[in-house]
Amino acid sequence: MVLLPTILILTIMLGWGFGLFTKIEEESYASETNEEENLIVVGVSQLGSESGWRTANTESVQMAFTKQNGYFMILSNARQKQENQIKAIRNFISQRVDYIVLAPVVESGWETVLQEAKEAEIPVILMDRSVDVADQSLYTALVGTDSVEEGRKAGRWLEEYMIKKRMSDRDINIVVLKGTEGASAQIGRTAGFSIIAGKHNNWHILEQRYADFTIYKGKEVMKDLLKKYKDIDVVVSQNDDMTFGAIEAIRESGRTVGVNGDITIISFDAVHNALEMVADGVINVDIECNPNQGEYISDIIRLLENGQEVEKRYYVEEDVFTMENVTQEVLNGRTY
Ligand code: GYE
Repeated sequence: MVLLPTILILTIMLGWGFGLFTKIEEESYASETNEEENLIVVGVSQLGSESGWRTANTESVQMAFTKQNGYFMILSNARQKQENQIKAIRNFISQRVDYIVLAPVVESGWETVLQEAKEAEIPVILMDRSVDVADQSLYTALVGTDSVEEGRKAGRWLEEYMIKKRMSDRDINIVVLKGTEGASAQIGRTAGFSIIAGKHNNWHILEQRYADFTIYKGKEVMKDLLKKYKDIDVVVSQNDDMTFGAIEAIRESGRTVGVNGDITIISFDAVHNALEMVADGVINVDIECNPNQGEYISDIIRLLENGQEVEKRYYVEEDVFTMENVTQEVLNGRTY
C-alpha cells in the first residue's frame, strides 16, 4: 500500500531543501522532562552509514522526529553490526521508550530481542529492511521497499532493452554486485533479478559477489571480476555506491560504460549523483529506492497513538530511471 504520497512530496520539497546534513549523533538519553513535555520517545536503531541512500534515510527520521513534531528521538548508529543493534534495542527497553524503530542490518537473528521488546509492550516499527521471524506479532509494522520487485524491474528493463536493440537472442554475460550478505534488500534484489534471468537461456550470470553496498568494495570486487572475465556485457550493481566504485574500476581497466559504452550498467537507489550519470548516459538504468521513510513512520505512530489499526507493510512509491525520463525537473527535485 502506498501511504500519503502528498506528505512525501511536501517533505522532499520543504525538509531536505534546507540542507540539514547532520551526522548520526551518538546516543542521547531520554530524560524526565520529555514526559513533562508530553513528547513521544522514539528509539531509532539505524544499521550504519554505508551509502548516500542511508544518509538520506537517517536524515528522514531526523526531520520527522523533532521536538516541534512532538518527539524525543534517541538515535543509535550500529555501524553494520547486528550486535550493536541488539544492544541499542535493550537500551531503549531499559529506558522505557514509547516506540522502537529498527532498520535491521540482516534478516535473521532477531527473535530474542524482539520478544523482549514485546514483553515490555514497546511497539517495534521496522524501517527499510525486513526481518525473518516466524512470529509476525514480534513487530507492529514495516515501512520499506519491495526489494524483490526492484530486482524484477531490473530484469524486465534488460529484457526490453535487448528487444529494442534487436539483440534478444544474443548471448550476454552478466555479473552481479550484491549488497550486504544477509540483508533483506540484497536477498530480495538478487531473487527478483534471478526470477527474470531464469527465463532466458542466453543470459549467463558469470558470478554474483557481495560488495557490502559501499563504493570501496564495489570497486575492489569489480576490479577482481574484470581480471577474471574478459567478456562482461552487463553489471547489475545493487546500489549506487557500489556502482560508482564499479564504474571507476571498469574505466581504469580501459573499458567503457553506459549507453554508448561496451558494458551496460544497471543500478539501484537513484540518488542525485547517480541520476546525473543516468542523464549523461553513464548508467543505463537506475531502479529507484525511496529512503524518505521517517514521515511515514511518524504517521503510523500517530495512528497507534489514536488507538487505530495499522497495516503490516507499507511500501513507498518507486520509479525506474533511464536517460529518457531523468528530466531537469527530476534532478532539481532530488534532494538526496
Ligand atoms: O539500497 C543501499 C543501502 O536497504 C534499501 O541499503 C536499503 C539499501 C540501499 O545501503 O544503498
